Amino acid sequence: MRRTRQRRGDAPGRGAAGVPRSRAAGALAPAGPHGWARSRRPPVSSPTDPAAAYGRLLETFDVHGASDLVVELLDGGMSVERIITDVLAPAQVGVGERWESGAWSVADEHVATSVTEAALAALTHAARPRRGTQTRHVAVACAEGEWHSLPARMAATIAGATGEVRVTMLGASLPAEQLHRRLSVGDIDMLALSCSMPTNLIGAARCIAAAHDVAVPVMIGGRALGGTHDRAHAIGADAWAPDASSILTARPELMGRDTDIPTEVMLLDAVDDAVVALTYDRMLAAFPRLAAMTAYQHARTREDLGWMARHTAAALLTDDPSIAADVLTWLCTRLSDFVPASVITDTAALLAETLEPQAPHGAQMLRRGIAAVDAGTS
Ligand code: B12
Repeated sequence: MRRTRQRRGDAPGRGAAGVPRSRAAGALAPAGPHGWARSRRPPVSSPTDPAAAYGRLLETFDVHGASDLVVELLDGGMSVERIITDVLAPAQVGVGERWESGAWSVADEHVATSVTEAALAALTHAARPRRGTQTRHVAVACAEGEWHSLPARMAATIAGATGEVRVTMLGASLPAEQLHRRLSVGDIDMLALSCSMPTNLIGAARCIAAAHDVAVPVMIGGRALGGTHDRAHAIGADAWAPDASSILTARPELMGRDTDIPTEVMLLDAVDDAVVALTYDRMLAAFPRLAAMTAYQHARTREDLGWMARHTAAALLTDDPSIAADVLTWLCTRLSDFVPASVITDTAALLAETLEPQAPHGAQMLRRGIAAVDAGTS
């Protein structure tokens, strides 16, 4: 028998996130419809605005409250798919906004993300199907270099909850050779690949080629795909997943469009330190006042030049200059308190000039990105 506890600071009659409790504190927590005693905390009734309630729990880093809430929503009849796409996913986007604006530290982001990871684990457990025919076996993986594993886990949880799909979660950043080795076993019907950072589209292309080599079709999703099927198509994927629920419906055919990664793309992706150093010196010559930056700011600026080159690599691979434009816009926003946007775009132009002899197509692609930012179309 479990006893409920009232947390210090809880308003009387209110549960996690300030939503009214369905039962008074001190009542016994019954087993949910899924047959397991959920928690020693008082259960919460399903709030009218679950996303807002979850957001409040995330803001206070309330790991138990968040896990309890998602299980309560499930018990209240909300589908796993809706809990993930309407509650957890928008909350994580909010985490990114707070982090980017500086309102939250990196540590705050890590804690909040670990709260959602725990909530997702609780949901996976609570929603495990009692019966299921498991007609398909889907491997869910993150592209090589991709450390955003939460989006992939969200898609995996949705698929696994149906009971129709056996899901093997292969985790974050799987090198293409290792993926090839796992897929070679021959029991996987589809690879569901996730890619959040555009810079990892190159690693994604390698993963797709590895899957195709063993005749496994690939569906790819994630924010790096940019909201249309174009980038997915350009890197040889058999289908693009606009959202997490697509994992339930997609049955892509193997299209056999492997994409060779051009040498220039690889060169930009592994951008040479000498290219960064030369561009950096040119930047200081053009903007002498930047020499007064702290050692930390100098190091971050070099890092940002590397980011520009790696995004240009992805833009070239997918023939999509908006990837180059987006990283410049992102840097302009992030650094707006320190430098005007023109310093970022002029520095990008210096990088294009430095890249020109070794990577003329990349230089051209970066200039197209700069033009889009200057024209305000990015
Ligand atoms: C948590 C987080 C991290 C964590 C990830 C932890 C983890 N275990 O996943 C850590 C700390 C590792 C991290 C690292 C970095 N991050 Co980060 N991160 C985030 C954050 C806040 C949330 C990510 C997330 O879970 N999103 C939620 C999901 C719900 O959104 P989603 O990706 O669109 O996925 C949905 C669909 O697209 C779909 N889907 C996705 N994949 C697939 C696949 C298939 C097959 C299917 C069917 C569907 C599907 O289902 C999902 C659910 O609906 C985002 C903010 C954001 N807007 O996403 C930043 C964000 C993505 N990160 C960012 C950055 C910059 C970084 C770093 C470069 C930071 C650094 N300097 O080191 C590194 C890069 C690491 C790398 N190489 O991969 C930026 C990217 C900016 C840009 N220009 O691209 C963002 C946008 C933050 C920001 N606003 O600035 N990050």
